[in-house]
Amino acid sequence: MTSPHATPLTERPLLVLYTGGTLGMVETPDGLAPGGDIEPRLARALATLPPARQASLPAFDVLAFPEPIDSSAATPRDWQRLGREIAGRYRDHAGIVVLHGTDTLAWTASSLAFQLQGLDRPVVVTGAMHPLEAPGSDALANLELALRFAANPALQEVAIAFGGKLLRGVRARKWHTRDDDAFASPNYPLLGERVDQDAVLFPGRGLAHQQRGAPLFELPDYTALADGGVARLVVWPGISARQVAAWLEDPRLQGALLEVWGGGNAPDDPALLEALAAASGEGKLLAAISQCPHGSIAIGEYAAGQGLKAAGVMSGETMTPEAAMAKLVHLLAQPLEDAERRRRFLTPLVGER
Ligand code: ASN
Repeated sequence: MTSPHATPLTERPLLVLYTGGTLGMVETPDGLAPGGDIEPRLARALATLPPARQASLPAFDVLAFPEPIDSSAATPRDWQRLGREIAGRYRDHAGIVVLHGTDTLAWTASSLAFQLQGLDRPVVVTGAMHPLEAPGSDALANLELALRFAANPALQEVAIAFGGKLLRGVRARKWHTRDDDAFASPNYPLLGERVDQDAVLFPGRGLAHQQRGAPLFELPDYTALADGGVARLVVWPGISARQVAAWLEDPRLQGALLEVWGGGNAPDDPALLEALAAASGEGKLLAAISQCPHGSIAIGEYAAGQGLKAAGVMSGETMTPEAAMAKLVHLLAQPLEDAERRRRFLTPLVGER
């Protein structure tokens, strides 16, 4: 569909979507919980910036989800809802800012990247380690940074603005439980950074140059996978085949991500490898990444990885667990032939590998 807009893209207001998270939380007798009234609260916070900085901020509309959540409660259903919300509204806006809790922010950003393929404008996800109104909070700085990046038409992908950095969403991980600099992108350089008060995009790192034609959003229904359809299994010394089999034999399970050792090795236990091969044989989609946050895996480089290869486990190379899980959910939710699903998993779709 073409836009009925007479207003040039860069003159349209941004859309700020509030989903919950610490940024908008308030103190309750049970501890911090998602708060409401976000629009006036954002305005009050931004009004404390020096006048010149306020004046250079882009205009934005605010849309608050009716029931903001702590992002620890998010499921693939929430990813789907947010993807559809953005897809339905993005044409009216130069860019989108998503306010989200930090706990599962990287998961949501990864999922959005797969849903909003071919994006032709910025979608910037941010949040905070402290509520907007808390003394010394990082919330205002993150909000300002996200607004500035979301107004830059050269950014054409899902990114995370946090702690002075801009990271590719599908490469990012929450890296610290307390620091304001809470996110890292272990296997891909930053897309941008705050330099003095400017939001500077680094040239040549974004997806923009890969986009051709109109966005090719894919908005599959994740409902059937949102309740344990894909599992994440981290191996440890002493893991038993019986434990792996218990996960994989569940008839509701459609796929699994294995977090193996180093460059792509797994315990050399024939019964364990047999459990993997049996699941693969039933059409379950199995992939592996490393437990090491940095670097890639190459399954089969060592003899200790041959069993994984024989069991049909796909290599996730440098993917983060968040990106690999979101991609498994995204591919399993679509009516694809098994071979096509495997091909897409192994192909970079949005710069995730
Ligand atoms: N528990 C919070 C959340 O993810 C953490 C935060 O936003 N800093 O919603």
